[in-house]
Amino acid sequence: MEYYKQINEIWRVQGYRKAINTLRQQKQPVRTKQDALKLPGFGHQLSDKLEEIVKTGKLTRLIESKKDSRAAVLGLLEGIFGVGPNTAREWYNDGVRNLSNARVRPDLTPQQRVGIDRYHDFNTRIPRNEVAQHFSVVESAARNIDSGLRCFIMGSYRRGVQTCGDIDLIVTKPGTKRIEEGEKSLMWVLQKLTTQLTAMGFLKVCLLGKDKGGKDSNSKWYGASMLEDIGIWRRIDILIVPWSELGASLLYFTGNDLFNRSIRMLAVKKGMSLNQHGLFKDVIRDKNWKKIHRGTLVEAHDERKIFEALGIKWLEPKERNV
Ligand code: DCP
Ligand code: MG
Ligand code: MN
Repeated sequence: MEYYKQINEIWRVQGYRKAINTLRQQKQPVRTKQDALKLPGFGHQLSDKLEEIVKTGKLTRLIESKKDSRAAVLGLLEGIFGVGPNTAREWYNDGVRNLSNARVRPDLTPQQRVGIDRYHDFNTRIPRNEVAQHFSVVESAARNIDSGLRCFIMGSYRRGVQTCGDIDLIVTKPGTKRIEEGEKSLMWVLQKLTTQLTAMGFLKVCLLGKDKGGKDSNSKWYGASMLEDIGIWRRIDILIVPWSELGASLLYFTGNDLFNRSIRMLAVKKGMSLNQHGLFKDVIRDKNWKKIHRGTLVEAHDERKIFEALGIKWLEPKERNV
């Protein structure tokens, strides 16, 4: 009854409540299916369950159900690339309980479809050394395009953890400035790089980027990559950043997300504003906290100088696992 309450099966809850009351009123123990069938409200299914509990002390159906309890299903669904808490809840309320249910949703996006087809791959942690191998493939392709390009491994890898959820990379080039300020060469770098790596069979699918739209699609590419000898599709995120903003980008893309939140809050407390493009002062906001003016740049290129300008001591990436 408790289980059916949890999943909001009102009619079954009623049925179980009546059956429980009936059992409470019995003067003689009810031990078998045959006994139970004589009672009001006991059909074959319920009577079978009663006998199973008497004989074995447990109920298989309930053990199975626990596997698809609400929290477990929501967790499963949120493990699909492109499915957040809101979508998971919406699908759950529509009766989605497993990946096959999710697969046939008419509103499934192409990205979510990949997320389901590669569910196991994407949810398998990546050993550090494999992350480094993916990096090498991207780095040498980048060098072939332009020997001046520089690549960095970011995210949990830079924080020194042993296995990573995905592969986060930054590609930049000395001397480049913000794309809005007229520097277009980096835009083409990402385009060229991802096209080449896809042709090589290393990149398997684009989940966000130039051909998928999105507001930062010039500088961001999300997708999947695979090493032939390992055969597992890995989530890979590539950011192209201008040299002038490298420090702020390194800071942002190293994380972790909680560390980012607290360092940004610290910046606000000191009358500044920090994002992946830089540390700014004299930011002007309206009463809804919406930025009206992005302020004056304090520092963007040098990660250490951003710490200094914030008045805090330098933290090694491995000290940013909060
Ligand atoms: N990031 C953030 N806020 C988010 C998502 C990301 O500040 N909502 C930043 C901090 C993260 C970095 O981007 O450390 C990389 O994002 P990932 O989602 O790849 O997270 P991690 O690399 O830290 O962990 P994982 O090993 O799970 O990939
Ligand atoms: Mg990561
Ligand atoms: Mn990532």
